[in-house]
Amino acid sequence: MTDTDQIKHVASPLARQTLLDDDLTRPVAGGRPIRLLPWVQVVKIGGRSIMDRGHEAILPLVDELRTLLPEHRLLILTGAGVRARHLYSVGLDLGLPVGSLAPLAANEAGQNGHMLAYLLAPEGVSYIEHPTIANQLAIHLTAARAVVGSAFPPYHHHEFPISRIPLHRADAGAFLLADALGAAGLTIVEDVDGVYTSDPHGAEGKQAQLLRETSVAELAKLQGTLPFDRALLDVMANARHIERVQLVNGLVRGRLTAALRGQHVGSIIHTGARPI
Ligand code: GWN
Ligand code: ATP
Repeated sequence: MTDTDQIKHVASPLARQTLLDDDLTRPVAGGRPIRLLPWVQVVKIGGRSIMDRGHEAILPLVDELRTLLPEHRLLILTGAGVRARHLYSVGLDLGLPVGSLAPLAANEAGQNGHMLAYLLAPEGVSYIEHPTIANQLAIHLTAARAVVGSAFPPYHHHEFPISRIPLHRADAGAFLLADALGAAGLTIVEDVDGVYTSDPHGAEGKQAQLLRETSVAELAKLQGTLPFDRALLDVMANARHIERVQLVNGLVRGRLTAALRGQHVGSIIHTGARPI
């Protein structure tokens, strides 16, 4: 074999087989990936449940985040909230496809992130863009204790057309990022004490029971609504690193702090990731 032939025929366990056969790819690709940023804690702040409430909800949380900075390095991600819901109703009325609505809704998540970052600017915290999260997160989190970004994933015209309301919204986006980074954890901050058997703010709210500890499989069986995108269940089922997510009430001071210290103060959801 000449040198040129060797270059053309690079030895690779996947070189001579289809990538479509799971049995063939699993031995090569099925292992657990490395953790890129095992020291970062990812915190998702609800758009509708926290940011839309304005200063009464946001300022105490900003205070709490400020006191957390010496203890943790944080990737803070924001959801889209009510402006995205208004956008969906106008856009759907105009007949826009999901791939056009997804980036417009994502813009709202970004706006919430910019606002939160301005409030934390005196602590050296900035909003960083999606491409910066993708490529330069390590250097930014080495220079600052925390950064803020948009939790909404940038699917744009690649969003699955299953529904015209984007399937992958801020909760799924935050989880995908935390799992891809091999982060220390993901905490979801909302306006409820955790996941209930049904919406505690709904008509049957009084009957709703708090699920202090639950799993993806258990939640998949729940018929009603959840406090996050349903796509998060699929994403959690296939997790590689994040073994559990805690959902906490950000309107109660100290809950986020306790959750980041590993205390059980909300709902813990066990994902499909298994300890090695
Ligand atoms: O605009 O607030 O990033 O971080 O999904 O794409 O729709 O973009 O289409 O780096 O790339 O509105 O402009 O906007 O929220 O997403 O950003 O200010 O290409 O920093 O330009 O992946 O911020 O924005 O909305 O997150 O979620 O320029 Mo915004 Mo979002 Mo900024 Mo970002 Mo999308 Mo970029 Mo992007 Mo677009
Ligand atoms: P986003 O970031 O996408 O704007 P969010 O994360 O702030 O959204 P919502 O989509 O408003 O949050 O979800 C939180 C709300 O979900 C709660 O205020 C609660 O009323 C409702 N909810 C629905 N079903 C449940 C459930 N099973 N358990 C707890 N809350 C539920």
